[in-house]
Amino acid sequence: WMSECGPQEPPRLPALPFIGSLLSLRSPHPPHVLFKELQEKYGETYSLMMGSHNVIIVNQHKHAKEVLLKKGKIFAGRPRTVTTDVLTRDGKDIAFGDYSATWRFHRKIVHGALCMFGEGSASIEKIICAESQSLCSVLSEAAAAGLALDLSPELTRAVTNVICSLCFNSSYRRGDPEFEAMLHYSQGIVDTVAKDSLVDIFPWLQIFPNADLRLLKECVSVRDKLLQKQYDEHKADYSDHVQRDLLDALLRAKRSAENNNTAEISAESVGLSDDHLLMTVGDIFGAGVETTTTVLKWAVTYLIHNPQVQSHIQEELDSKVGVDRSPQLSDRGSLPYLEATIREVLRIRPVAPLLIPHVALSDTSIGDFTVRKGSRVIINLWSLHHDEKEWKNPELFDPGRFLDSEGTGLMIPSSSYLPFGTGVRVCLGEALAKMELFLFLSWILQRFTLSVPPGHSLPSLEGKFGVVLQPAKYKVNAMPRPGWERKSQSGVSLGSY
Ligand code: HEM
Ligand code: PLO
Repeated sequence: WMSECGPQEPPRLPALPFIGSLLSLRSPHPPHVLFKELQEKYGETYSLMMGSHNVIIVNQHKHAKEVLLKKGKIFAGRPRTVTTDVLTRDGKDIAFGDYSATWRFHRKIVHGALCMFGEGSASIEKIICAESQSLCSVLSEAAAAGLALDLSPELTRAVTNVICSLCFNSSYRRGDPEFEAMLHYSQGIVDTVAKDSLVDIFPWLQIFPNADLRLLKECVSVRDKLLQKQYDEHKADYSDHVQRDLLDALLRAKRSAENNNTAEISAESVGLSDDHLLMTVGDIFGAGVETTTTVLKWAVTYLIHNPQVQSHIQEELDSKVGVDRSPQLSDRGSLPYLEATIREVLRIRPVAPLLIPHVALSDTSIGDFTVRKGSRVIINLWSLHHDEKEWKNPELFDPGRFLDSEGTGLMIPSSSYLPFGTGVRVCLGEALAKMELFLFLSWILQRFTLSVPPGHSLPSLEGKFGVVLQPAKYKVNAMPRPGWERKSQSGVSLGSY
C-alpha cells in the first residue's frame, strides 16, 4: 500500500507532546539518548516538526553515510540559529557557516596551513612533546607534594598551547591571567552556544532565557577582544616572506585577493573580510581546544575506571619504548593497544554526539524517504556508536574490539563508527587531534599511574551535554611509575624526542 502511494516522508513525531517533554520538563535524558530511545517507537529515521522547521533524526549508519558521504553536497548546509549567529557574526566561520564558496575557500586555507605546520612536519611533534613535558612536570610536582589534582586546567593548557602555536605562534605560561580568562569565557560559550544542540533551532529561542544569552554575549565579547588583539599584532608585523602561523596564512590570502582587486573578485566578495578571518581562526582555536581536551578527560576517566586497560598500555609502552626515551609519533605503529584505547574512547563518548546539524540544500531523499529542501538533519552519532546490532555490549569499555584476534593488528569492527564525521563537512582537525591524543597519553602513561585519591569515589561516566559532551570534574592522583620518581622531576631522560 505504501509503495503504491509513492515516496513517503519519514515517520513524524507528534510535535507538541515531544517539544513539551524535551523543553518544559527538559527530559530525564540528554537529547542524544532520548533520540536513540525514540527509535523503538518511530523507527531508525524519523522526523520532528519544530515550529516551521522540519528536522530529521538519523540513528543508523547506512542513512548517516548517505547523508554525509553519498549525498554530502546536498546535505552540506547549516541552519542559522540565534546563538551560533552571536558566536560567528552571522555564520562567517567554517563550522556554523552555510555551504558556499567562502566556506570552501576558508576550509582550503586552514587545511593548507595545518598541512604546512602540522601533519608530517617535525615541528608540530616538537610542539606537542614540549607541552607533554611541561604537563608531566606539573604532575610530578603535585605527586611530590602528595597532592591530588584536577587535571582539566592542566590538560587544557597543554592542548591550548599547541593550537596557540599553530594559530598565533604564541603560548601561555601557567597562571597566565589571559589563559584564566580564556578558560572562563570558553566554558561560558560551551555552556550556552547551540545549547542542547538542536534545542537552539526551536522557535522558543525568541524567549531564550536572557541570563544565558547575556552570558554568551559577554563571553563572546571577551573572546573577540583576545582574537582582535592577535589580529592587530599580526597585521602590524605581517610580511609576505614569512608565514608563522594560520593567521599569517589567512592574511596572505587576503592580501593577494586585495592585490588582484578586480571588479568581480574583491577580498570582501570571496569572504576575506576582517570578520571572516577572525571567525575562521576563532573556530579553529575553539575547536582545537575544546574537542581534544574533552577526549583527553574522557580517556583519563575511563583509564581510572579500568586499571587493567591502563596497565596493558603501560606494558606496551615499557616493551616498545622503554624508559630511556620519550614516546614519539613514529611509535604509533608499534603501540596498537594505545591506539585501540583512543578509538574506544572516541566511540563510547563521542565529542559531538549529534555532530552539527546539516541542512538539505535541495529536494532529495534518505533511503526510501523523501526529504524536502530546507529540512534539517541531525545525525545521532550516539545511536551509531551504541547500536546493539553493530557493537557487542555497547556500554562496555573494551579497547580489544578494535584489535584482531592476535591483539596486535588494528581494525574497525563496524562501519557504524564516525567520530569525526565524514564527507564534505568532515572534521578539519582529525589528524592533529590524533597526534595530540597519542603523544599526550603516551607521555603521561609512560611516567604515571592514574587513580582516584583514597576515599574518593570513581568519577561519573555520565557526560554533560552541550555543544561538546563533557565529563564531570574530579581529582586525580598521578603516581610516578617505578624509574620515573626522580627522573621526571629533574628532566633527566626526557630530552630525546
Ligand atoms: C567538525 C569531531 C578535533 C576543527 C567536526 C565534526 C565532528 C568533529 C563530529 C562535525 C562534522 C559534521 O557536522 O558533519 C572532532 C573530534 C575531535 C575534533 C572527535 C577531537 C578528537 C578538531 C580539531 C580541530 C577541529 C583539533 C581544529 C584544528 C573542526 C572544524 C569543523 C569540525 C573546523 C567544522 C567543519 C565544517 O563544518 O566544514 N569535528 N573534532 N576539530 N571540526 Fe572537529
Ligand atoms: C567551543 C568553545 C569556544 O570558545 C568556541 C568554539 C568554536 C568552535 C566550536 C567549539 C566552540 C565547540 C566544538 C565545535 C567547534 C567547531 C567544530 C566542533 C562545534 C563552541 C565540533 C566538535 O563539531
